[in-house]
Amino acid sequence: MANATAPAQTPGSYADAPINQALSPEDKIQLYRQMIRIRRFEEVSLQHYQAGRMGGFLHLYIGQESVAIGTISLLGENDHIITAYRDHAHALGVGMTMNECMAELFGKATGCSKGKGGSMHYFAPDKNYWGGHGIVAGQTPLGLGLAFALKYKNLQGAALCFLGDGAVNQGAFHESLNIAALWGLPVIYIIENNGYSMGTSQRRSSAYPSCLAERAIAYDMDWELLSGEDIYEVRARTQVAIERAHQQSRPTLLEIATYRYLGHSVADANSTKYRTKEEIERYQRQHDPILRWKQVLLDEGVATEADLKAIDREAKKEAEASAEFAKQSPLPEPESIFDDVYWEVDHQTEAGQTGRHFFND
Ligand SMILES: Cc1ncc(C[n+]2csc(CCOP(=O)(O)OP(=O)(O)O)c2C)c(N)n1
Ligand SMILES: [Mg+2]
Repeated sequence: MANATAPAQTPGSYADAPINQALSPEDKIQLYRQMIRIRRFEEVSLQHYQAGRMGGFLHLYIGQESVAIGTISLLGENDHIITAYRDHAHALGVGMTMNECMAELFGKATGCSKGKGGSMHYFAPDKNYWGGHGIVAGQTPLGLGLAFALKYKNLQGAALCFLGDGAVNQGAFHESLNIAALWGLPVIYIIENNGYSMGTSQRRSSAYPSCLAERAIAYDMDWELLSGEDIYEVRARTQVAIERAHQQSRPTLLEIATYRYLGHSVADANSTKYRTKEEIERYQRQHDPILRWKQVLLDEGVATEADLKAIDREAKKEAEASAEFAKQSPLPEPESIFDDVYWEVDHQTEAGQTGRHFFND
């Protein structure tokens, strides 16, 4: 097992990992830009949600940005991702635009899912981004399917399937782990452990010896527990899992410790009832992944305070402009309600016309 024998790392040593040594100063600034864009995008979305301009739920990722950006920064042509409903960061991380993401929140036809999916159902298959799923752990067998397809087609790639700490007790997840190990599929399950599933703390919902990822032992699968605070660490340790998937077609279960500052969703009015205000403030002050990365950039002399402020201002402007774009965009036409639901129906295939798929004999 990977981490049963892994040597203890001293803080800061992940900067020396080859994958991090390969980063140019511009790459490092880009990681900062991507994280700050997520935060500013979500802050603007929150204002408009509270003003009543969006329907449905809005689950914000603020505090967790290094997990999506650190992992996605490693991906190549044949690597795919799929996640749950807290999906804005992953979407922006793969290069979806703020305009299409914001318009989706407003339910507008210019949104990435043509205004019919909302916050929880972002999609961009052209960017290897397979959603955006509202059913807890529902994405885990789908992530397995992405990995199966890679192996079936003889492609050297990996499927990164993100899930929350509350999803680890779902049966579908365990079935997926079993098949992943049994068939040697290049899937990487990434538990984004933010400590809570809605208002339930990890200790109250899950039985485990020392961490959730250790459950992989039961499936003879490699696993790692890592801190999401330092993007160097996220990249260095996720890269090991990606190489395992690419070179050996073996799965990995990663658990990345992180924290969300806001409620489970914006509608969660009780986010300080199941945890203290002090706990939230401590994470904001001492463990914020963006502040931490900013300090690395300053210490390494890669950027100045003024450079980083300018990037932040740009991100804010871009987010505000995306809200304006969303406001001005048209709503979907009622006649389009059945479009873009099933590929087969849109493309008038036999399955789309008959409703029969695979089982025609
Ligand atoms: C099968 C199922 N059960 C319950 C819910 C309601 N629900 C939505 S999110 C959530 C908590 C999940 O927490 P976690 O997996 O830790 O993800 P996080 O919200 O922290 O990102 C629950 C119980 C659901 N969407 N699907
Ligand atoms: Mg959680």
